[in-house]
Amino acid sequence: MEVKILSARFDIENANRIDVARQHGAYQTLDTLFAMEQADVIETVKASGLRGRGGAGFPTGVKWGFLPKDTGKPVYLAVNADESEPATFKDRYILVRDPHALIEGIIICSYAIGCHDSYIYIRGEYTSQVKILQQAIDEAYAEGYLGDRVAGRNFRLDVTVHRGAGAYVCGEETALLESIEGKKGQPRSKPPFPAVVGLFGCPTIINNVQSIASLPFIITNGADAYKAYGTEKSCGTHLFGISGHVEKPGMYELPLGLPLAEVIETVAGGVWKGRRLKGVIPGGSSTPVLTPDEVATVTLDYESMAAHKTMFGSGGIVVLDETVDMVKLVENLIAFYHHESCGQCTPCREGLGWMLKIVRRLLAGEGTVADIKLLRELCDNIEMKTVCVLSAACTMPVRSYLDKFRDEFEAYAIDGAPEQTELREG
Ligand code: L3W
Repeated sequence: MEVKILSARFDIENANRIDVARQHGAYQTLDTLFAMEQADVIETVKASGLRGRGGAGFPTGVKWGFLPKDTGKPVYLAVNADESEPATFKDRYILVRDPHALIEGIIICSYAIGCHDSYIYIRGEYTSQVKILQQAIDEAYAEGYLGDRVAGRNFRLDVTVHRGAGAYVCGEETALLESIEGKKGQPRSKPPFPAVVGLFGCPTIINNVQSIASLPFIITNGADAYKAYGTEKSCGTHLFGISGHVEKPGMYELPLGLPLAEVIETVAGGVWKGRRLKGVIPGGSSTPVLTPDEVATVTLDYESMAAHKTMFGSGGIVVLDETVDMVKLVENLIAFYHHESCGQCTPCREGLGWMLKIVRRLLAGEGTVADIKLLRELCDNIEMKTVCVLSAACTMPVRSYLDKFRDEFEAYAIDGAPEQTELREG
């Protein structure tokens, strides 16, 4: 089932070094690129069906097309490498194992949108990754792929790495912009979208690492070659980080549209230790959980996930076996988002704290069935009443656990906390 497009150089030793990467195809698309008109590059990316790989799945070429023309202002590209979604570790693979694919993608995007100053906003905790990335950028400058004359053409491009400082919310695109501008990382209201008013008030494209790293294949091989993978509306391939209770956790590149159950069984070796499946988080902690019945029918694409009332998300699949305590999982989930709330909006800042108190009350055996109702009401009252989707990224999955595993919450409310928690292996 696995394919090697984005991951083609992942297993080649030292492919983070420019000489090795070049021996295996890096930067070979630039002749094709500079022979194309900028508008044709945008059209090719639109035709490829590539959708944003940060979680939202917004069509990449369409986003580029939102840039206003002839404003007299510079256009910026900000690459979102603030990979912080729990269970998500795909961009890290690209940054470490094939940073030149990202740099080549940045050249392609920058040429297409007329950008001469690009930023890579990288998660602060990615300390070893930032070193490897910066080394690759330095090599690209030394070899003339970045700087005043990119690949000998009359095109300047500078790339600056900007490190975050440990805030999940800075992966939200407008908080990311605030952070690059040196301000507190708090999201802005949209519209205006960054494509119109972005970095330093100028038109800005923000794309995820994986979206950008997908571009060299598309420009080299054409839109149809990319569309040959995936489904009609979910085109191409995706890096899936499969973790949790499976025999073979890891990073796998797969075409979109494969049945999730088959991927868990065949690619990830099935639920570990022969245990029963309890649920699957399909694409990072923000995505609503799927029950085994839903896992049996869902496919790994945007449309099927939406039809199952969840989201495709970030490719971070977490398999949960029968031993998982869903109430404890929800506590963990809420604690994370509560901690990461930027505090700007009251429903998020205060509401997530109330939710955490309630679930902890249940876990302590001091809750009631009314608390479960209250928890659900809070979800409904917090969601979509804030500037950004951070709180919804908590309430949407919490609601799914409450609805699909209600008996577990009721057990805590009615019977109280179990006297002894079974010590689990692993
Ligand atoms: C111009 C319009 N631009 C939309 C642009 C917009 C953005 C993109 C998607 O949240 C989700 C979130 C997480 N004119 C436009 C327009 N755009 N309409 O399109 O926008 P949006 O608002 O749909 O999404 P978002 O605010 O970027 C992202 C989910 O992804 N997620 C992600 C988690 C985090 C990671 C990570 O750590 N890497 O993936 C997981 O599910 O919950 O719903 O660029 O400007 N009319």
